[in-house]
Amino acid sequence: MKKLKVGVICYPSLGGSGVVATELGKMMADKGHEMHYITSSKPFRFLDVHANIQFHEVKIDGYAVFKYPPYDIALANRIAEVIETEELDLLHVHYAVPHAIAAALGKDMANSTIGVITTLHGTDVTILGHDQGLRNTVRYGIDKSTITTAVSESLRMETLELIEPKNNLITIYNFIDENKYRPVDPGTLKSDLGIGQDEKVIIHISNFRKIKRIPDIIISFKKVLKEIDARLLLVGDGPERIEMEELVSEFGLQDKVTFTGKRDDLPELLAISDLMFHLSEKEAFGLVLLEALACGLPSIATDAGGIPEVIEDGVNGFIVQIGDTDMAAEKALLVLKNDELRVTLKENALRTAADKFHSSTIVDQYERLYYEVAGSR
Ligand code: GMT
Repeated sequence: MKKLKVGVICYPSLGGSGVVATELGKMMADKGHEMHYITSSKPFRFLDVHANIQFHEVKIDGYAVFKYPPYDIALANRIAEVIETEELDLLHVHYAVPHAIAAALGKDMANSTIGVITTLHGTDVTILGHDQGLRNTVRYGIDKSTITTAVSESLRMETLELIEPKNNLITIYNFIDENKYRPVDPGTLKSDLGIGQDEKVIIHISNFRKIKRIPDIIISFKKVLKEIDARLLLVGDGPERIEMEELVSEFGLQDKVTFTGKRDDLPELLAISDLMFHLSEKEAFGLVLLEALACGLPSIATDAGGIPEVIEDGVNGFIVQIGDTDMAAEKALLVLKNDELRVTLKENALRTAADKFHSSTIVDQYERLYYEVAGSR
């Protein structure tokens, strides 16, 4: 079959949607497709030396007439140029605002009939969709797309209810790179972090935003400490970090809670952990939960958005209600005190990652969609 030329638009910064867009591009490029990233900077985890991957920078000049540099217009303009110069077969847009709108405009500017796939990642609907003006913008982006996908069934349903687009949506789950996320030997990492061999380790990884409810994690952990010796690793960085450091000091838990900052050695950190806490109030998918499963780590996670599609209660972790720190602590203690249960959860975690979310299955779903959209011109 003819190999395709695909224009990819995504947020290049660190974040789940950028990671998925980059990993998908790499795997499509390995299959022989030409992937053209049209972004403001090279995406995080971008592969510089792949014959089938190209980067087309979106440049924006700060003309004095503009109070705000019009990035969306510059993006649309660059999309139009790349559609023409590279003779693209389709566009794959990650995150509705402003990308789906810029794609529609770029396509129009190029006077092209190219197909557009928009992938919704979460807050483009679950937060922006609550703003009346942006809701109309998201609807416009979806209805201008040939096909829109959502990263979980929960997000698909929420989009249909909240945005009421004319077009239907399909669910394609996220995936991870199994070559990176797998059980690994962490070497001396546990002792390097000053953690005692008998201390149990609970890990949380995020961008430290309010919706992650990190105070709930610290409070649940404090309740766990009443019964067993443990360490909480808070991995990542973001707007809530300083407040969280203050909360940890207020509780006198400085020796028991370690803020690691952003780290690249996530598989090793997951390998020294016994449990993950992920107690968000909104989460379309929770890519980090899948990364943990693929490393054999169970999670205590909330009943929010698409999380129960990733964490199956009692199978590869436990689901608790948002804000229920008593139950989060209770379930954590159940897991941490029971070696046999941890082994079962670990086996199930590895199985879920391999059976339900394997990259080969998900990338094949996207590839079929690419051919469908390219063929429908
Ligand atoms: O909007 C965000 O929170 C960032 C966004 C991202 O770009 O990482 O996260 C969303 O997309 C991820 C990848 O599909 C999902 O794993 C996250 O659950 C989702 N975040 C939310 O729904 C809050």
